[in-house]
Amino acid sequence: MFSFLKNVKWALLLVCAVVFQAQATPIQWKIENGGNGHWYELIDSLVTWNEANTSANNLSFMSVSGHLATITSAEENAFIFDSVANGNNAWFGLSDAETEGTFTWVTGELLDYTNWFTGEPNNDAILGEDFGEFKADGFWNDLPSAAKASYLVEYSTSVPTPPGIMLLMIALTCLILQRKRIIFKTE
Ligand SMILES: [Ca+2]
Ligand SMILES: [Ca+2]
Ligand SMILES: [Ca+2]
Repeated sequence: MFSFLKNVKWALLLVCAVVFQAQATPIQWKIENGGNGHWYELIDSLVTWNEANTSANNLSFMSVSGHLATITSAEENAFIFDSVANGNNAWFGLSDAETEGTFTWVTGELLDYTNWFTGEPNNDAILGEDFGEFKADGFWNDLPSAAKASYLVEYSTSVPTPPGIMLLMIALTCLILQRKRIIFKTE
């Protein structure tokens, strides 16, 4: 009996570790909370916008490629501010590098919502400012190509099963199978 409890204790510790690790993965803006089902994460490494854009496109989550986050509503802005950005200044998927003054989303989505800080975008640097920064206060700013910041990645997938729950189910299935094997062996 003691050995059974010991096994259960280690299995629970394993499950906790797996779930805890899963929390470091992207966060879903859930449909039941008024979201779009997409997943978001902050990559906390200081890079230029172009480096962030390349890196975001190369990342994938549940077999779906990422992109720098596109913020197309006040609700999406609020979700990222409240749950993803964690008070960081971070790049997101907006740029007017192609045509000065005409900002476009990296995904080609319609730009009909903006949240610029007062006086922005000001294209203020000597070489101009063409890249969208999500400021720590949730407002937007344009920054030059040489500036460095963390970046926000969005995975436009609404696969309903979070990885944490999948891993939890796998861990529990393994535990059940292991217990059955032990029971069969001792019978
Ligand atoms: Ca988006
Ligand atoms: Ca500009
Ligand atoms: Ca600016």
